[in-house]
Order: sequence, then structure tokens, then C-alpha cells
Amino acid sequence: MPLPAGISFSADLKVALPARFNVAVPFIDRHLAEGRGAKPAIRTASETVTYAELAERVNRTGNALVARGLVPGARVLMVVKDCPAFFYLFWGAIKAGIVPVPPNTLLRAADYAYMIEDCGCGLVVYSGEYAGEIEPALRQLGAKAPPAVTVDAFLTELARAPATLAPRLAAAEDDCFWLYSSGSTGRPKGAVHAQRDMVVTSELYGVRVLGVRESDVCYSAAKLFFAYGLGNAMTFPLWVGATAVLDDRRPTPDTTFETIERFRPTIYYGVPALYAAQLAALEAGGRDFSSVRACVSAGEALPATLFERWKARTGTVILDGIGSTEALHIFIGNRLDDHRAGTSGRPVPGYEARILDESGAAVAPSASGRLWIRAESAARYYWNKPEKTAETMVDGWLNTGDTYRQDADGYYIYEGRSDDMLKVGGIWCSPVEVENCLIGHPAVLEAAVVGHADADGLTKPKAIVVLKQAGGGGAALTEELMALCKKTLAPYKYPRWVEYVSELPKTATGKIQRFRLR
Ligand code: 3UK
Repeated sequence: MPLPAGISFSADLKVALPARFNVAVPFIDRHLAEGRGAKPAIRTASETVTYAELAERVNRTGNALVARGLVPGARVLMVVKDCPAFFYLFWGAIKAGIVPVPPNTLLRAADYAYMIEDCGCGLVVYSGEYAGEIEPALRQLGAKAPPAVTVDAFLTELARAPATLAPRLAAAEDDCFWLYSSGSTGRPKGAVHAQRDMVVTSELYGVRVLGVRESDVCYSAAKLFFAYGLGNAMTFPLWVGATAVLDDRRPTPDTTFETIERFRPTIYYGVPALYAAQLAALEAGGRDFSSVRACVSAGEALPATLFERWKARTGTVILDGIGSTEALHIFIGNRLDDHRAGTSGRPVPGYEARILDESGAAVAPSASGRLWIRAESAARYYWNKPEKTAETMVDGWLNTGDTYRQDADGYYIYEGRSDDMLKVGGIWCSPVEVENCLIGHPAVLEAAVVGHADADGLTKPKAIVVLKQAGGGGAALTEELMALCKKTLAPYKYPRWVEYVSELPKTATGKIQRFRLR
């Protein structure tokens, strides 16, 4: 499919965009002009939304947001499950010049209270399922809380909103949407993405690496709130006029295979922990994966054994690739015609990668160091966090915080984080946050949390705990600590193992040395 009018990529894959444009036009409106109005843009278990319906609802949403008093540049926090309304809100906001901020939907009231204040949003829209966390967050903010509305109530406002909307024009570098990213210390950071960023990821990775095309049906078990899922199941299919499949349920082998068998996607995107569980289900038999021509994995490293066993069972390769919230999507990845198990692949054409030592010099070939990348899709700054911005975004390069080396053929091999952050099921987990929760238990004096490999070679949190009274650790306390974490934190963060020790290794300044506990 030709690129949308006014958009081109040079021979060295730099994007050229019109001086004034709105990115909702090439992703949404374009398909009407090109005759795709009757084609399904979205399919779910309960509805099909055509490109014509999508474009109209996007317009009505933009108008409804304006009617609620949101002005260009204002933020709307959208805590929305994977459903068509996610598309309406995201693109309706963008088309009206309003900035959508879709956070992780698995978080707790305290996390949302922080984000609502930090982003200064003029409206919160949330799926009813999340009322139990959003409503306490709003109450906690008291008079500072912005107006809030459930998705269902908001959808009834659409009927009254006009069905046409002129796109608010912007420059390619203007702020377009934000995604929150977590760090090991401190609060989540709002990575501010520009109008051009989704154009770059969709064309460079979606089209040119994966070969996403109009006839594809894209299904991502990783949710839309995750930059990975946002590209997989929204921007990539919309970029080429393909169809996205959405399922709002928690991804398990049962729900994902049911969705795959029913909608027969051609491209499937998962995370390693889910592939491991799905493989066990495939090995047990009776599941049909034959519609899928390409599988993608990201979020954490895909163990080589999982790649091999999956290929032996399904005949399809899983393309592992590393992406980040800041880069927006995958910047080093395997390809259908060029892949190596146990590696993240090679840089996506159009992205540049460097492995540097502590002093900022390039490491010797095959030596490990810090991975930096240069990406035209990169967030330009973190909202209100000038120091974090200065540390992470330097002279057009992005510090990934990951340690990598290259093998003799140039494939990139992941060697861990340079901070203590964990990826659990592909999603960030800060050890400090889990430790702080454990310390809240009256029996606990100190705690350290580290990553520990489960039977599939995938990382899960493990807690090492010092009790106030020696000799008190047992199965009952372990259960209590796990339950406390599940209740207080996003449940995926709870420690799967608890070990009791008499003291923790510390630095001279008293900082826990987590690396010595791994
Ligand atoms: C880690 C990986 C090894 C790595 C993401 C695809 O994961 C995404 O974004 P996040 O901001 O996390 C980024 C960090 O996660 N990581 C991601 N993928 C891999 N480590 N192998 C991998 N394949 O530490 C990275 O810095 O949550 C992934 C597309 C968009 C994304 N946002």
C-alpha cells in the first residue's frame, strides 16, 4: 500500500511529514477516502466496527471531549480496557488536539492518584471494571480531582456530539500522547510522544520488518495500554487498513486460544511468560494455531528453549524484539528471514544502536555495555522530570538502561538491566515498591526483592526477608506476605518465593546490594 499523501521516508529511512498535519488523518480518515469504509477495523466477541464507524465515532469523541471543556493540549487520562472505545478516545482526543494518556490498567488507587495529579488531566475516563481503584483515587485527591466518567456513560454522550470534526493541525514534533514508564526509584514518568512517533514505528517495524498488510488480522495478547500492544493491535493495523482483534479478558492460554481459533489472526503478539503457558496448552493438544503466519515476543527476553519448542510444535518462529515505552516500539528485532534464537536480533532499519562503556566510549566487539539507541519515534522528554530527561535522553540518543553485547554476527544479546528493575510477564516491577509493601507487615524488619528464574527460565520476584524476631518465618507468614502484596500492589508484582535470612548485604552507605542476592 502506498504511504499516505504527504508522508515519505528517505533512502536512510528518515521520515518526512507535512509542516502542519494531524496524525489521526493518515491512521483513520484516510481509509474512507481510499474506499475502506465498509471494512472491519476492529473485531471483538460482541461487535465489529468498520472503518466508517470508527471514523465517525472518533469525530464524535473529539467533539464530546471539547464539549466537556477540554482545550487543545489538555490531557485526558484513559484507564480503558481493550475495547473499541479505547480507539475512539485515543484518536478522538488526538484529532481534537487533546492529549490521551492511557496508563497500565492493572494498577492500584495510589498509583492512579499520583498519575492524575502528575499529568494534570482535565478528565478521567475509565472502564467500569476499574471503578474500585479509580474512584478511591479521585476521593483521595478531594477538591483537586478532575471530572471523571465511565466509558459507558461517555459513550452515551457521543450520540449527542456532532459526527464531523476538522482535524486540529499540528507540527510533526508537537506533543501527541503520553505513556507512563516506571523506574526502580521514584514515581512513574510520563514519556511524551510526538505526532510523528506512531508513523515511524508503524512503517519501520510494522510494515518493513513484520510486513503487516491490508489483508492481515492482528491480535495482541499484550494489552493496548502497553506501548507494545498499542502498536501491535492499534497503530500497525490502522496504518495499512488491516483488522484488529480485541479481547478485554485477562490473557491466559484458554482465552487467547479461544480468540485465535475464533478470529483466525495472521499476526500474533505475546510475551514470553504467556508463550510458555500457551506452549504447555499446545503440547496437551486440541488447539488450532494454523492461521498465524508471524509471532512476535517482547517485554522481556525470550529464552532460546522456548523459541525452539514453539517452532517444533507450531512450525512458526517467534520473533523476539526489544522495545521500550520511550522508543514506542521495537528497535532491535528478529525478522522472518533473519533470526537467531536467544538473541534480540539486529537493529530495525532506521534505528541506530550503540553499546557503550561507563565513560561513554564504544565497547570492543562482543564486549558488554550499556545499550543506547537513536530513534525518530523516541519520546522527546518526560513530563515534569527534567533530571530524568537529562539522564535518559542525551543528544538525540536514548539510554535504554539495558546491558547488551553483540555476538560475532552482530545479533544483540540481552544481559540484564543496569538498574534493579524487573520485568514480570513483560511488565515493569520495581523491587523497591515490593520491598516497601513487605516492610508494612508488622513482623518484617527489612526486605530485598530480586528476580528469580522459574521453571521456564522467566523472571519472577523473589523476596528475601529479615524478621523483627529471629526464627519466625514459616509457610503461614509466607502466605500472609504474598497476600499483602497481592492486595496492596498490582497483583502480578507479588513475590512467588519468600526466603528468611538474618541480615541483608549492604553497601557502606546502607544501600541493599540486590545484585548479591540474585
Ligand atoms: C525490557 C526486553 C529483553 C528491556 C516494549 C516492545 O517492553 C517494552 O517497553 P517497557 O518500557 O520496557 C522496556 C524494557 O523492557 N525488554 C523489552 N523487550 C525485551 N528485554 N528482551 C526483549 N525482547 O529492559 C527494555 O529496556 O515496558 C516492548 C514494544 C514496545 C514496548 N514498550
